[in-house]
Amino acid sequence: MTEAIRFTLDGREVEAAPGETLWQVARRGGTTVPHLCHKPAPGYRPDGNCRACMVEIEGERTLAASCIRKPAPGMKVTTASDRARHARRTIFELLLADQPARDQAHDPASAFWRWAEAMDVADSRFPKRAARPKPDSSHPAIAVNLDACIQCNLCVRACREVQVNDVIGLAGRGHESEIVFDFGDPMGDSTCVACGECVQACPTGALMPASLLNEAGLPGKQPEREVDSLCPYCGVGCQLTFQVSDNRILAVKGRDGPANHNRLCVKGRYGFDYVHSKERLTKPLIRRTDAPKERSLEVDPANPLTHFREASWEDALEVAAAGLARIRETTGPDALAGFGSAKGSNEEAYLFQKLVRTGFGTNNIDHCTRLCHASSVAALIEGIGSGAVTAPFYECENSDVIIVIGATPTVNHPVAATFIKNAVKRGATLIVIDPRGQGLTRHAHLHLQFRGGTDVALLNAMIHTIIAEGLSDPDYIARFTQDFDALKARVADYSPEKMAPLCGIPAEVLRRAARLYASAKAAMIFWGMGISQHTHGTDNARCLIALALLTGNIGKPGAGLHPLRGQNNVQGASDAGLIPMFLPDYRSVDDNAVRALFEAAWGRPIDPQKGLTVVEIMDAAHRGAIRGMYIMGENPAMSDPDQTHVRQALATLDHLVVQEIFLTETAAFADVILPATSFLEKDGSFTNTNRQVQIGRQAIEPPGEARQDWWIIQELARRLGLDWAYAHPRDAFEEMRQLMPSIRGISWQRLEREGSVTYPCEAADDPGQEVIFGDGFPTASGRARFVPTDIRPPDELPDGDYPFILTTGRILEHWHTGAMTRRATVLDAIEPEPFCHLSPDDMGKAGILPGETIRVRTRRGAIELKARLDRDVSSGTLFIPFCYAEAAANFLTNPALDPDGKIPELKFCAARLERTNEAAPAT
Ligand SMILES: Nc1nc2c(c(=O)[nH]1)N[C@H]1C(S)=C(S)[C@@H](COP(=O)(O)OP(=O)(O)OC[C@H]3O[C@@H](n4cnc5c(=O)[nH]c(N)nc54)[C@H](O)[C@@H]3O)O[C@H]1N2
Ligand SMILES: Nc1nc2c(c(=O)[nH]1)N[C@H]1C(S)=C(S)[C@@H](COP(=O)(O)OP(=O)(O)OC[C@H]3O[C@@H](n4cnc5c(=O)[nH]c(N)nc54)[C@H](O)[C@@H]3O)O[C@H]1N2
Ligand SMILES: [Mo]
Repeated sequence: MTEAIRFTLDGREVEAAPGETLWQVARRGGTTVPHLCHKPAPGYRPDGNCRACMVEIEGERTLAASCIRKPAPGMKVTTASDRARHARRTIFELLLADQPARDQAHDPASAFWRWAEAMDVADSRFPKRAARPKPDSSHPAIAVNLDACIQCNLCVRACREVQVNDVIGLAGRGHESEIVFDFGDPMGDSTCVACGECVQACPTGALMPASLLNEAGLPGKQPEREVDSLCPYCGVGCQLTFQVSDNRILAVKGRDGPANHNRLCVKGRYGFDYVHSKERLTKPLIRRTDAPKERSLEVDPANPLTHFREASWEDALEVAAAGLARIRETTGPDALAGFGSAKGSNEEAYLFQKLVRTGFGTNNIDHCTRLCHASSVAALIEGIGSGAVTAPFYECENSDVIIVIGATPTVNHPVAATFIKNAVKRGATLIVIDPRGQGLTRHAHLHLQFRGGTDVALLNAMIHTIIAEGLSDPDYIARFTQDFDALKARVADYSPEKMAPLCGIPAEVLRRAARLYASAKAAMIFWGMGISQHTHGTDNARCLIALALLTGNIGKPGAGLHPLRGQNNVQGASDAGLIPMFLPDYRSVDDNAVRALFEAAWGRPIDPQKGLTVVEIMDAAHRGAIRGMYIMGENPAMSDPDQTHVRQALATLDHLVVQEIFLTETAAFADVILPATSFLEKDGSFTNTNRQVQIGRQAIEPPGEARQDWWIIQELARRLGLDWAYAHPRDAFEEMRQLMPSIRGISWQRLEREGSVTYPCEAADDPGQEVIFGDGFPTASGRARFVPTDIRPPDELPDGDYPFILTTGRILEHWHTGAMTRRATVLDAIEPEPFCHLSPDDMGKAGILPGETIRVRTRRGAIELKARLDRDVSSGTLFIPFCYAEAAANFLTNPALDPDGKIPELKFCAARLERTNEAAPAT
């Protein structure tokens, strides 16, 4: 250990911790030395280039930049000597000469102008620069005004070192140097992903949110207040601050939450004006008697009165509840079902499932997790006794090998991706296993671009190699696992040589990947939908669990299994019991003791039978077995596979109640639509992919008569005969924690105070556990299980009629079914229309030009959209994002289910390409 260093600062004896700079020691002691190029925030390296922070060191001829200079024992440092102050003022004068005058400043509240004011520097002795860089307004969200740039290099570090996007650079030398995007492109045309890290870092307003400037590039409307909250999009759970004026969100800043350290992505930073959309639902709506359900989708979300009539809350709730009660009384509870929301809070999810279980009287309750990580969770519960991640994603800081398989974090968990990229920069080895090229490929030491749908072959070959080459961890296996012999016997047949032709990766490369993973001191595996959304999704996840158990890569620093959770609250919604087989905290509904516990707490009987899952519910509705549904914050008329079938099912229902913020494709089929609050209009707790429970706070008032989701659920519950009396989400949370040991130690007050608490957290003084299962597993035997797997091909393979593999997924700017992001101005401006992504090879062979409209057909349907050339897509594969209603990918997808997870095969089906102007196929 290096010792603390004693030196003198401004006449006082002080101590510096090892590695601390003069600037940091001064700041710790209460003196903030002026600084511009230095950002004292996680991830930012001091650079010492602007000289704004110079201090005097006794005996040294030149002044020192305090942000990089480290003290030596006995050193005598003065932060505010005349010489230092004079030099700093001169620096500011020099910089000021090149700036627009303060009354012309883009951001008069920027760090630069605040420091200039604090130092009383109002004008400059130096000549103004003759040529001023022109403004660049080519990006819809980020205003570039390099006339205010001081070349401090912070944006370059933000882009290259913090978010590792490598777009911004400094071109030219000395006085000539300037900030450039890629090769000097306008920002809007560059490869910028608009994470806004540079904007947040810029100390002068040279890079700013366009929303804070008027057309002349001068300050526009300014925020009146700030509200600390969370991002409503993905499972990373970034903490942020909404800047509000006149009940509108003007801009967003990242906060230093555990999962994001001030970082955000384009959606988190610029994707909020969906809440102000003119298409928000503002009044309860009841279906008109002359609006046939088959023609539901003709409704215009901006003008619903062709199909619906406005109603009072009293009438709408009455009609909504009466319809459900009637079906419960006549056909029986099992003719009812509910889809809750992973976009809602923990409290909303808890109340929703409680209503369905005790008010409807059925366990037919599910949500989008079924289309998402259901198979991963099934494998995890079976293998290690718990469905959540074993370590937070940032634990990869301590890994020396990282596997990312079937996930595209740079697109879908962009802030988590920055931590992975940081780890690689620090020296970790990254292995990407994905049939597509992607943002992380560039950072990877090994990219196994294998044949989609053959994960079990590939992973079993790795398992085989680890066992055959003696690379496993026998002590770990003996102490913490069971059924190793069964696994060993099964994979004996899966040599890399045998698997290579199946998965398309040479045996030697499979061995290399296995050796890299197995010889790591600590390794993490991240996975996503490429693993889970298959009819063999549970098997895929079983293989990943086996890899980790074989090598002891669970429960220690830098090691773990991390299925990247998708929705902002899909972890919490599942924990809260929004699933057909489990009551809160994953306790089985078919366990008598468990039911007795909840029946006592809720004062109502609970059906002992497991309920149906999402796709099964839609099937049952199609058959007429399910007659009534309550859907909150979920859009199955876009997100479920085989839309023709799903939309028929929705149209067949006798009674559909939809609780939404927009008139979605699903709401179009409703009998009653209940207008709800958006994320920004409510308080609630949300659980991210790291098991961190965090608080989202209301930032603005809801539009029109839109009401809180929890309030609506309670009003329906009361009308279905339940005597609920929650007055605030915190009442529901309090009840939850009494019933859920995993969060028992987390009170609402604690959440308010600490901002984020990780579960398991069983007592008020329990700090919460980030890396779990170091000393065994929550299974009956205390051991984890190896579950051997066999190769099962995808349900529908390409053939002569349908020669392509169709795979579906996401793009950075859009969220799922587009309900929110297609109404977010900036996001929709960046990606306004649907594309089918094809490899250059396939485009060439088919003679299709980029931008040409094509038709993609599968056995279930066809859609028309433009072709986009995408070098990341393998030959023989088509990739279509599922966010565009005008070319909804789920008309094409296969609803075949994984037998354990009940997840549909959204990542694989057979398709063909057709020219839109001919009947004949294009290939
Ligand atoms: N921008 C944006 N971000 C999102 C979302 C969004 O809609 N938009 N949704 C959120 C949600 S709910 C989720 S679940 C996550 C999903 O995040 P991801 O899991 O990253 O999701 P996908 O884009 O569906 O694709 C995953 C990857 O699987 C690969 N893949 C396809 N087939 C196979 C295969 O057979 N084997 C393997 N190993 N890989 C395969 C694809 O090439 C793709 O790179 O994203 C979350 N974040
Ligand atoms: N082809 C294909 N299909 C897929 C996938 C795929 O990869 N390919 N991925 C699947 C996956 S992983 C997932 S998670 C699902 C997601 O499927 P869904 O959950 O159906 O998709 P979202 O668009 O996120 O739907 C959320 C809805 O909630 C509404 N909403 C937002 N905030 C609130 C709120 O505060 N209150 C209320 N009441 N409503 C709100 C939004 O307007 C939106 O309509 O899609 C699945 N479908
Ligand atoms: Mo998801």
